[in-house]
Amino acid sequence: PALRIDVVSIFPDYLSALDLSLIGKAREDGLLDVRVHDLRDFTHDRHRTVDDTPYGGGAGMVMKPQPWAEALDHVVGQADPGATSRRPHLVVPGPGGAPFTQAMARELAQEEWLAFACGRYEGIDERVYEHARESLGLEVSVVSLGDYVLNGGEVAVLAMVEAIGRLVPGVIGNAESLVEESHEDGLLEYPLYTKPREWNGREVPPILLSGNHAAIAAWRHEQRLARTAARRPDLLHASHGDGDVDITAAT
Ligand code: 6GU
Repeated sequence: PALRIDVVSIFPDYLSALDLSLIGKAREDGLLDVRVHDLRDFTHDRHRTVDDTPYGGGAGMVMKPQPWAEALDHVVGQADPGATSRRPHLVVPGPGGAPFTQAMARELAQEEWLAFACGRYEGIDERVYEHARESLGLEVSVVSLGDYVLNGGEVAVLAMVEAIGRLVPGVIGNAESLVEESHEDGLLEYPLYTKPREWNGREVPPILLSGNHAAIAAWRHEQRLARTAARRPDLLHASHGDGDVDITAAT
């Protein structure tokens, strides 16, 4: 069965990118079931208000609990009759969340049903999280893409749905391309070259033309270590220390 993904946002058009490319194809192929909802459809006032001023003062606006609660109640109420999973795992993007990693993408790709709640303004009234957990019985994860601030969760959801969706079996034709990439084994990728052999006076590293597969594998591993040391020293652990490498060689 398809991985079901519900997204609630005040800018549903932002999510139209999910109609395109790999994720759009996966939806056409019945591998992903993506449903986007407009939070304002769950308001009841003339102005379709979703925000108000913060109690206790402070800058900006806070998203009101009522539209969010009704939107989440609606999504949970749309459980598919045949589905094993009666409730979605709720993911709320926000700069104060736990870091979104490839490992987390792998875990979320194994769920049957995900719901994303896109906040805007300063954030969502805290009681919405309590309602989701305690009244709806949802697992709720607040997740951040990194240490910088976006205006809302929509762009983060595009990134997360792409990272998760491509791990769903069948979405990527060549499953081998999934294991040989950055962040799957803790090292960054080696540099890539294609034809022509010489371009603008620049040669492809001769070892890649040698036909010596063991030597090529060793060279690529060394490049990965050097690159990781130069760009992402935080990723290097003792487990990868298989000898010396000139980290100044990394570009
Ligand atoms: Cl997931 N959401 C928002 N609004 N800002 C972010 C983020 C997420 N990750 C980093 N900054």
